[in-house]
Amino acid sequence: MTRRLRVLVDMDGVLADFEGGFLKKYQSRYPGEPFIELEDRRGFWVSEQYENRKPGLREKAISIWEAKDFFLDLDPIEGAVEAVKEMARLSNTDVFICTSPIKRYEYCPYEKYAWVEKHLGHEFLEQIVLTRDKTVVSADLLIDDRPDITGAELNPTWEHILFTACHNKQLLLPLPTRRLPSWNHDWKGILERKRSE
Ligand code: BVP
Ligand code: MG
Repeated sequence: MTRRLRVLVDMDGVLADFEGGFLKKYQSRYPGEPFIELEDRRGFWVSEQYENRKPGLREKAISIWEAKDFFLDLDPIEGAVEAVKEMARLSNTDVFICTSPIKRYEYCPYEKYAWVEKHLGHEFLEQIVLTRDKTVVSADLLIDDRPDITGAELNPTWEHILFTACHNKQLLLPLPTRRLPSWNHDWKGILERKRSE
């Protein structure tokens, strides 16, 4: 028997190119300041790596994603839109977009909804879960680029699939964490393996 599978798909770094969008807007707003090439990004927090590069850059980095249109203007990650639409069309599969908004809420939550409508369509608005704590959301899989996903629930129901991003590509993962290296890789195989567990 094939069972129903519920998949949570993260937004920033998995569907929307947060890192690329950040670097482009940061360079144009602060042309005189040092920046970090994407291939040199290490660690999930952009703000920390910039502050370590030069004190004061944390605030400048934060000003980029707190600005109007930052989240709306993010380009889709290669292959993401097609993959998620296809995933949602699979039989016995429920797909939710599970994303953590920043606490400066003037633009971010609105723009996340607008981004989903723009790239995935109006019907996909039904599938959005905005939460700062993904451990309290139940699912079979969570596809997310953040290596350390913790929260109030110590034993989340989902298995975390680490989506490869510039900031996590060199990390050695604690077993048995799996990776999805890109949307051009075999995401369907990951779902089918989980479905048959
Ligand atoms: O809303 C994004 C930006 C924010 O964290 C959220 C990541 O969401 P998920 O992809 O995990 O759902 N964010 C914040 C900072 C610094 C804050 Br100070 C950062 O360096 N990187 C980052 O992504
Ligand atoms: Mg993310």
